[in-house]
Amino acid sequence: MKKPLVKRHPGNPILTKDDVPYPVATVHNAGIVKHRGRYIMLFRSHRLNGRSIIGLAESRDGFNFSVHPEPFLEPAKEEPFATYEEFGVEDMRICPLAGEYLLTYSAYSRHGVRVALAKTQDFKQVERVALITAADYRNVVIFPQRFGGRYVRLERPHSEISPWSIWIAYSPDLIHWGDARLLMKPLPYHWDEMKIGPGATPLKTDRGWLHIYHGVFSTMDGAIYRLGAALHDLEDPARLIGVADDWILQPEDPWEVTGYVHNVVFTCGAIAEEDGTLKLYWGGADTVMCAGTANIEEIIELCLQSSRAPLHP
Ligand code: M1P
Repeated sequence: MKKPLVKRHPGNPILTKDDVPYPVATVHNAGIVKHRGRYIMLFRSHRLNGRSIIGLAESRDGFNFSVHPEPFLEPAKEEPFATYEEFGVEDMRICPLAGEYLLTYSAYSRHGVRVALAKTQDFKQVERVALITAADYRNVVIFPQRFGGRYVRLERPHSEISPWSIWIAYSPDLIHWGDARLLMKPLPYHWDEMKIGPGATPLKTDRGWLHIYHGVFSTMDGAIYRLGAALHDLEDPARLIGVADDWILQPEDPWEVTGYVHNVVFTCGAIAEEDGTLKLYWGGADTVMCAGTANIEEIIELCLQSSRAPLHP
């Protein structure tokens, strides 16, 4: 049998609701970054009323985490955020840029789902900056570098007439975004045919920006969420160098197959270690956090050797 590209950590799931010192039903879809030699994870939890908040966990080795006693981010009390976070905050991504961390997350309310931007320098104080999309968007990841003086993000608008796809957009100031273009679309009768969405904050490698994203396939037994890989040009992230035709991870472990939402592996974060190892983090079945490792070169080779067309007619 072919060796799997992503080796699951033997201690999976690495974080569950039982590790959280306040009442929650789930722990999943965490952004992650290395800050002053420690791994910081910002994870999503459903409260017992069904609405989501963000918690913080820390680790020395990237696998054994301890959770802070209080949540990191809860729905805002101040406007304009309070109106749009009424139903919860979800799926945080962390982008290290210019000495601070940009945090993007889904803000849910009776008006739909928008993406909000916050900032932190130390994961103690957090400052909300702006709501940076209209409804209905999710899954915004910002590149940890500016290009031609502009910030760049991958985003996922909803659409009734086309499968939900990955777009790219630009900003001079992180607040006003535009120049949006379609970048990647699901392929018919492919593992991502139903929809795709940005996943982990893109990682800079010698050969391009590596982006791990999610793709969904609809079956008679419900949707299956898997993870795929795409490589973007180092100078121009709107240019895709290769998109792996095969998925790199699918639900297999019992806590990925069964849970709050069955058959889901969903990533919001990954770390590129100096020795060429990728530490990949994913939510299992919207219930627990899992981790695994992969060789970055092998994933890049998969993007290049078996590339599928990012768009199709
Ligand atoms: O339940 C699976 C996932 O469903 C949504 O994903 P997407 O944005 O692709 O539609 C999100 O609610 C995500 O949090 C969840 O894990």
